[in-house]
Amino acid sequence: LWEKCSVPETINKETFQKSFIRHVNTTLARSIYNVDNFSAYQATAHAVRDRLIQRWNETQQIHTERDQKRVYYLSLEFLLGRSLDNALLNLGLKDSFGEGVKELGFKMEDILDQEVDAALGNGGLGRLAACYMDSLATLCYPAWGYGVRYTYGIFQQKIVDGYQDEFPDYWLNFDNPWELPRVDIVVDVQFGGHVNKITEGDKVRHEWIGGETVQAVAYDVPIPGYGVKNCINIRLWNSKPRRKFDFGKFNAGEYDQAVQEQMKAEFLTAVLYPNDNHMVGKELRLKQQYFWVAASLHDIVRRFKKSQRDWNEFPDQVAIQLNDTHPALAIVELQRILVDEERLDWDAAWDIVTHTFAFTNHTVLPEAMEKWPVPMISQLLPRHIQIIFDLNLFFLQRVEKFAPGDRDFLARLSIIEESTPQYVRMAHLAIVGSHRVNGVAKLHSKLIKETIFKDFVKYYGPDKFENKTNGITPRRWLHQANPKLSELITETLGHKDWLKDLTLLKKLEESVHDKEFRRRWMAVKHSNKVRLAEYIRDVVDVDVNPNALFDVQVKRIHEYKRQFMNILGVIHRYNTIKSMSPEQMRDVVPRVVIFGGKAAPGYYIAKLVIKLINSVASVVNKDSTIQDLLKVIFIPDYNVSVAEIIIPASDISQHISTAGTEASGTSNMKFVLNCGLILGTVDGANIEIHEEIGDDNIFMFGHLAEQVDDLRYAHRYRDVPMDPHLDAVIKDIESGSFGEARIFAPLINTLTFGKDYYLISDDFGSYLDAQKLVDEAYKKEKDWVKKSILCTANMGQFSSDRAIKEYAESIWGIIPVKV
Ligand code: 26M
Repeated sequence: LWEKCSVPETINKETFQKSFIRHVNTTLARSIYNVDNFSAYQATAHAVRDRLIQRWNETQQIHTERDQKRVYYLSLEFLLGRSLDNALLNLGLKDSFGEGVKELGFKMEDILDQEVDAALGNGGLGRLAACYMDSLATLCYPAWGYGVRYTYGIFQQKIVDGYQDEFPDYWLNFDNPWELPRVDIVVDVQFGGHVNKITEGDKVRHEWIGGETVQAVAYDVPIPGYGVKNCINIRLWNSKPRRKFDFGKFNAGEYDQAVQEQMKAEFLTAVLYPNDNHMVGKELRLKQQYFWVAASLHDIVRRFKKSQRDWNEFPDQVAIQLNDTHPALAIVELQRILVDEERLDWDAAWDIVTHTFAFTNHTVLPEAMEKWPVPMISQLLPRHIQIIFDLNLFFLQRVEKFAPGDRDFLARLSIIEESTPQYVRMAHLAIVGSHRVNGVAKLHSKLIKETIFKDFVKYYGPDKFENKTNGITPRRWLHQANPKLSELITETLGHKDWLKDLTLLKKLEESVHDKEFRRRWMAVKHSNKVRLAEYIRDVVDVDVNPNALFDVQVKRIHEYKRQFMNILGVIHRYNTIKSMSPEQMRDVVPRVVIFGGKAAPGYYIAKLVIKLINSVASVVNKDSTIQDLLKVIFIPDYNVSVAEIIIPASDISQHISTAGTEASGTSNMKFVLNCGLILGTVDGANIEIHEEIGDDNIFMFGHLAEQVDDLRYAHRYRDVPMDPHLDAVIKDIESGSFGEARIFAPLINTLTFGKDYYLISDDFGSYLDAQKLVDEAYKKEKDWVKKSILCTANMGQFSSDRAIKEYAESIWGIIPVKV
């Protein structure tokens, strides 16, 4: 029977339609005469889901059979966006299903538009995890992701009177066809309680008796590879109370107490913390982290134990990648399991632990470094804090042998920060517990070795520290987001192989001299700009001209990313145009400056930047004297789906962080892959993109990372005059040109009293110069198109497939298992 059932069903238009109708009738319990777009989405999604599950099962079965080394990617964030279009394309079902729904009276586009984003992440780090899962599946690696099933993803942003307002993202309102609830996979996670010290002969062991138990329930999210049958899994944990509901209390009228326990446990995985590159020391966040780490490790260990191998084979079977320090407690948890529960001796256990973990750092910003108060950890995890102190003791004993008597060196390396109260430095814990540490772009990996982790490089030597430049998946970020460009590329190259080997795009260089090809290339960009213009009209009710230069900066709002500098530059542009004669104005390239991005709800200055952008927009957009030469747009609620509309439509995108602050950036790669040029600083992956595409095809400006310390020193101790153009812009804001000046005083103060920490004044002159070059270049249409083609053609290095192969070969030691 199994043989008969497991024969894969042929999938074509008719079989799709049959399963569509079956799902309308049974899954949705609807009449086929009563199907709106949303039901059509659900039915289509379920038809796809059926196929995904088949592949998922087969993949798991083969991976279990082969029992090769697996990688586990631990990430508190997976910013997946929508799944239907991606699954259709990866499974090769887009055409047949598209025709199928059309015959049934629907448009595939409308159906796709019904899906809400899975927005379980803040920004770069979370989206990177999603791209990496796509590559792991496509390259057939035996891999699992582990994360949290938040009830509320990143908040929804609305703009009210120019200010950001936050609304809950209750994304599970309707059924979610992209998850498989695993009610049978449940892990008890403990908190608090006490530790018993048990002496057995000459041996001492510890037993942790938890005070409170929360259950973790698994929800599996299948991730299909492109053009292969492999389908891997992201396991997301949901919390629920373990204790039975107390009906005694309930009947006695103590409703509150009876419900309280229930609610407390459910609260654990309720919300994603909306901070990006900023640490907040909230106890609930720490609980979330341990809950997820404990459930995941339990699952990993259980899977390992099924094969009945010896413990010292663990690192040959299991690689665990820590996506930043958020899962760093996993190091302590594995040591605890091995020593307290499996009764290995300390050193043998530690050897296993350190050969299992590797750690990716994503930032050098001091305010983003995770540290937790020792008293908080002691309360919540009494056994773990003991283990942390023991690990630190043994670690520092070895350091002391390396640098005898150097107490400062010891204090700098210590996992514990000796303040009142003491803190646990999670990055130090992650380094000590891992066999490899990596940064996410060349400059960033160099900087962490020279600054925050300098002393660790001294102690361990340089080989423990590597670079793994980030990458993006060309399936979602070109094929799916820009179908017309994908089609043109496929037609020109004569194959689709470039979607699996992005370096093949290089051959497009040969077509830059082909006039007809250039015309079609431009036509694709133009139609993407029309699509974005329509979206802008829908969401902010402003008409923009698709023939204008589209200048885009979309990313989380943060001082180091300098959206403030961008909008100050816009004011300069506006005032320049206003001072022009009609003849001079004829020479101006019309521009649409587009912003998008969320500010952390507690980040006051970032929120003021949003307000300033909207205030400038409302003045500029209704000023008829500038003849539509400038429009300013703030697109609300920037997310993955909105990015898929914006990115293919950009002529220029801005990546203008203060040098040395943006670890990598990944949207820079997405824009250039979609044949948009970059205006950027010498920072993060901009540098490597520049190396690949060449001087002529990128606009770089600003001071270098090695100059930043001196410049900051100058602001701090000397009277540095403000850049004159910047000074004029600031005076304009202060005169009330963009609404009540006092509103923006705190923002302007960051430049004056705040000593311009992000060096806006220092870079402003060269920023404006670079903007002039952009305008001049855009006037030379033919050259511009050539640049644009060369951008896409030279992006081969920035595929997440390249990144994942590097991780697999040099850090994880895993090989593909193809279904
Ligand atoms: C920490 C503690 C408490 C609450 C939230 C956090 C937190 C959440 C997200 C801290 C950092 C977070 O993300 C950092 C991040 O997204 N970094 C970005 O990572 C990208 C992928 O490597 C890089 O491309 C970006 O340059 C980097 O800023």
